[in-house]
Amino acid sequence: MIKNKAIWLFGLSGAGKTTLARQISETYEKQNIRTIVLDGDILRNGINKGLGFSREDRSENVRRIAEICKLMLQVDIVPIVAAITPYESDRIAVKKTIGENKLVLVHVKCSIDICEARDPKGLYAQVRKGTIKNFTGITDTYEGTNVASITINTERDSIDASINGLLECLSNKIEI
Ligand code: GGZ
Repeated sequence: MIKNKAIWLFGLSGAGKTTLARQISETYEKQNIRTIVLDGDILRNGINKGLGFSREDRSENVRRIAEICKLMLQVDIVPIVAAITPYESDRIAVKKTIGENKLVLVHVKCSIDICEARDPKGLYAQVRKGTIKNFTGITDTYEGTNVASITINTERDSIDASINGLLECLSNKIEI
């Protein structure tokens, strides 16, 4: 029996949310658990097209993703979200929308210095040049958190260790 829950990874750009989300999805799919990866960056080209990076737009982005999670859970698909979710009030709202017992909030923790050094998409370099404004962690807010039920430290741990750690934590929280 699947006790299906949404898995919501939040953290800075470059912290490793997308990599973790894809790996978790791949692992679950091999166990015949249907998943969908909801990546903030990708959804912004489709259902969330037109939303920018103001506080209001980020909240609306997060709100819509939470609503999609609810729909997916209704059809027994495990949504795996990768979205910065920079505001604690939005993380709390996500809990309310999806339901505390149907959600695992995962903080993908990594310092801004390391995220910037990784700079997988060259976005931080563009921020330093001034081409991107309101960038989370540099010129826009990223709030600390008390609401995560799992914290994965990708600065301290290798990507493989982070994936295995997350899978292990999830197996204690999700009954499959
Ligand atoms: C933050 C930005 C910005 C700004 C573009 N601030 O690492 P990425 O590239 O692939 O993921 C980031 C994504 C952020 O979208 P989210 O939907 O996750 O954000 S939020 O939860 O805050 O609504 C980043 C890219 O878009 N990106 N401009 N100014 N990230």
